[in-house]
Amino acid sequence: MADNGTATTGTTALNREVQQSLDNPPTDYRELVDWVRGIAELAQPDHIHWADGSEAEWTRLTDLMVEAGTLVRLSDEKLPNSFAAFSDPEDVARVEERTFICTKTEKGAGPTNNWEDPTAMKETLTKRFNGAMRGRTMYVIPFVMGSLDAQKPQYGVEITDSPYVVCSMRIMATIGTPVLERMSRDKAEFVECVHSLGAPLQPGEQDVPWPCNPAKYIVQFPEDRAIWSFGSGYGGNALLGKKCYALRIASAIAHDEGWLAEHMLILKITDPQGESHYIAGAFPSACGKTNFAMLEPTIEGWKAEMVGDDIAWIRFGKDHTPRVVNPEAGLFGVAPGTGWSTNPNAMRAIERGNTIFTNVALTDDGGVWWEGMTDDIPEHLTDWKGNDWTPQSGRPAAHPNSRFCTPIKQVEILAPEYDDPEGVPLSAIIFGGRRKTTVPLVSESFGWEHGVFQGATLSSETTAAAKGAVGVVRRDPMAMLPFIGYNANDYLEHWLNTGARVGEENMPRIYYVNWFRRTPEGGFAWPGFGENSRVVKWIVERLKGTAEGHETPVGVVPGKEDLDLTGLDISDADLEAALRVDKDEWLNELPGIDEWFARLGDVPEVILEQRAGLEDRLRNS
Ligand code: GTP
Ligand code: SPV
Ligand code: MN
Repeated sequence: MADNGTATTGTTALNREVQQSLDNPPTDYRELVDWVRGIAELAQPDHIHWADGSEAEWTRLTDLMVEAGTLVRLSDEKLPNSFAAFSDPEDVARVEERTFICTKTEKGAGPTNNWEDPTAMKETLTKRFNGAMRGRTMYVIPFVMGSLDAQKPQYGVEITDSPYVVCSMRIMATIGTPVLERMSRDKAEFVECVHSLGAPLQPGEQDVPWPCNPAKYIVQFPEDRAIWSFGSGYGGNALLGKKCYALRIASAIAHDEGWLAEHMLILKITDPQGESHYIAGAFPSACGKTNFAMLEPTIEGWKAEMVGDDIAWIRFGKDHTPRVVNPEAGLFGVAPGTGWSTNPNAMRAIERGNTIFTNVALTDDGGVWWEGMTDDIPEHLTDWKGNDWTPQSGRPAAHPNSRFCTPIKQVEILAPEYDDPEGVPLSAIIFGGRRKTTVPLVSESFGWEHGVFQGATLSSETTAAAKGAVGVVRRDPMAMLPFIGYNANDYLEHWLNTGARVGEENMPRIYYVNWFRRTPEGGFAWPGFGENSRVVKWIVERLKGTAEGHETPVGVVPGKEDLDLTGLDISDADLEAALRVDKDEWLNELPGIDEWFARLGDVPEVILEQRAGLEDRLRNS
């Protein structure tokens, strides 16, 4: 809560309008108003606006951004009420090296996070935020992650000087008046989220379309449940309800309260007999969560529906049933590779409009395009940097991390229970990464501890979703490496403890998939996308005890006779390449695992035993 030392009126010069606005706030929640006043006194905005979340507000802000050149209005016929934004070329993805976990002790943040002392960081941020909103409007966005009708709604308030953030948050979360009313009525705790582009304007200074600051700070204070973000306007850096809150802060809360906040999609799958299962999947950024969540099965009689595409909160009821909630209200999906042949459900959702695209290319008739959207490549485009583009240009038209931000309600295959405040029961967890070699199409863990080991050693080639080199294999525990809000060793311990507390028989069974293995010729061994339904079918039948597999050193793997391959055009060689467990490849994997464990330093004993067990099976079976 706010420090009253900064909250007294009149001590710091606020302009009359801001002063008056703060004296007549739309809420009687005193602590909230005091906190907002404190931030205003520090950041010195020209105006304050409390976001109500209305359609009229969206229209006013998008109009304003069109005028400012931040947004391009798209063709109303093609994409109604939709806009394209183009970021500063230096502000295109999450910045992991500028992301900090500020816990009292360095050990609290652990070996995988950047740590700074909270007091020192607050000093740094106070300097950065001092006057940071001059010449701009400070927006106050009350929001809730998950349902407003949850037993304990997870509130936040984001203060930002970016109207792009306000409009994007309106898609990604429930925001505005209904949230503020409920929060104020209950004087409920909320996560304090402070965001500035770090680009104050001098009087009369002309703004740029995408203001930001070369110095960036994405800072979590898990112990205070607070977030400060400076310098970036992009995605997970700026929409603070998403990665910063629903993963980094929530994972710390979950650790304290005995649940799990995870980087997972949630898929509902119904078999031909009408029996449904819910499956969660943790794949690192840009490794297929949205696509898998919107799967269009290619096998007869199976139906897939979507519950969530990026974040999952898993809680355990009195009956020990794991129940999972998607805390988000929108999709912030990777555009490239999303197309009519790969993800028609996403394309249909986007076509309904009400979407903000960022860093995609523009067609000459007011539409959008990106690599992989259509088989036909347009003759002419305006690329994401605003330059003319033709197929001969020899560079991508859309940025590889370009995104669409679309309300989840526009997804036709959305499961009706997607926003059930109690969540949906969880049957299985899938870990997956992007690996050219070694990791088979699917394997089933031998049990909870082995599954946690699979998650702990999950590896993937890096993607454009974060700034830095692309295609480098790195360990990414449970696809959470950039999102664990505390010590990664404690995080693994928490997974193990949760299984022990809830009881293995109640926990979801764990699987490990790889859609990205290559053939010796370099192509994908497995066709992926809708064909992944064949793997889902095997998983569901394993849960029911009706599918076979063979035990390998890394888990139970289906033979080709165990998968439903009806109607699939795949060569024996490719199938073999997808399913193969090669002992030499896996033995080569061990040094990488050991290096990773050495970096972690304090890996739970049970995980080390699993590591020894794997080597033993590889050498002796
Ligand atoms: P974030 O939003 O960054 O967390 O990404 P995500 O995990 O939701 O990934 P997404 O589904 O957006 O997919 C990222 C990229 O992987 C896209 O270019 C997809 O086309 C590609 N992809 C997804 N599923 C498959 C698959 O089964 N096979 C292959 N070959 N590519 C896939
Ligand atoms: C990811 O990188 O995992 C994303 C995009 O989902 S962002 O919101 O930028 O984190
Ligand atoms: Mn993600």
